[in-house]
Amino acid sequence: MRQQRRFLQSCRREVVEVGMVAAAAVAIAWKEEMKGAVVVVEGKLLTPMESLTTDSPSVIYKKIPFLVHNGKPISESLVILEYIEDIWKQNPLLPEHPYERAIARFWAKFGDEESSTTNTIGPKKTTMADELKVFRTWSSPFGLRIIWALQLKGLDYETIFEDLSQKSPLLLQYNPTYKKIPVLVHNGKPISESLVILEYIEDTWKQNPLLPEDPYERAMARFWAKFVDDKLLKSVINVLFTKGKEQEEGIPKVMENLKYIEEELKGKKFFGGATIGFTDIALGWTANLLGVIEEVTGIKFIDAQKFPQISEWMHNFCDVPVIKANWPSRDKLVTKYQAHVAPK
Ligand SMILES: N[C@@H](CCC(=O)N[C@@H](CS)C(=O)NCC(=O)O)C(=O)O
Repeated sequence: MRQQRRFLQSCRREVVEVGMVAAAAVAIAWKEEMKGAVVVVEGKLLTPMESLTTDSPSVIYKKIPFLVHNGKPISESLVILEYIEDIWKQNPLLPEHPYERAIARFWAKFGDEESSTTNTIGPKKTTMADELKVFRTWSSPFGLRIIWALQLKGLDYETIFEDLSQKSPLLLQYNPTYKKIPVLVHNGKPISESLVILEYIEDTWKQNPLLPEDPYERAMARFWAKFVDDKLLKSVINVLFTKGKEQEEGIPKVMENLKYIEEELKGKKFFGGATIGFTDIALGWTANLLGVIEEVTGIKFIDAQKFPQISEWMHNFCDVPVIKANWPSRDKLVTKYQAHVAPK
């Protein structure tokens, strides 16, 4: 394969290859230039994908851009940007202040998702010191992520339970863009989107880290958390809310996604090693909700034979005191999901 290479100013003589086309490549290329990185494969898709190892996370999406740094592949553009920022400290891409970082991450994520008519993120008024409020519902798996993270960090907070059929003016004020829970309000400043909130918590309170120290492992943690939301969750929701042929056709997709997780968990107690971290928290909902969905749909997703690693992970995850203490009632969840699911 012929690749046209341009050598930019180099600090550490590392090999950075970028597989990319057109617009998708532009953001990465800009950031590479800003950071003065070494080798950029210009404007060309590194085809065939065999140029990546088969266990590379890139093969899940089969998409560009991907970045290969010293032989280690990273995919998903926002994950790559965080990696670039973690590795090369010159010309920072993210602001220093955790709240401004959260806002930058929120809008970057928003830019990747559907557009909205409003473009304000809520008031920035703040008066009291270190006051934490979590807007959530009793059943939301996204809300639970925040509760787990705050408790793992040993932080005190107040919970505001929302009725999503009648959203409070405060929720609409704090998250005018998505109008969704969870929202974390820290000293009057609102942050939404659960993965953005987790990063904010991690940036603000250093104790009991949720992300690994090594930049490549951080990128992998972010990659898998994003995979959980973009792929696994969507495939499960599709099966939950369809029926008949459509539902049957959706099942292999869930299984395929679970297989990726199974592979990734091989030889590990948790994604983060010995203790739970960012990816475990992102995947956490599966440990009780998949069982509930199995009961409601009559479809079996997880068994110990097919997915021994995931089964073991679920067991270990549920055993962590902070996790155990916060599960919503399983019976209540079954009733809730039964009411939502289309009759067969
Ligand atoms: N991507 C969001 C998803 C949050 C979400 O979907 N929240 C649901 C409750 S589980 C919600 O607030 N729904 C209200 C609505 O869609 O109007 C996150 O990670 O925080």
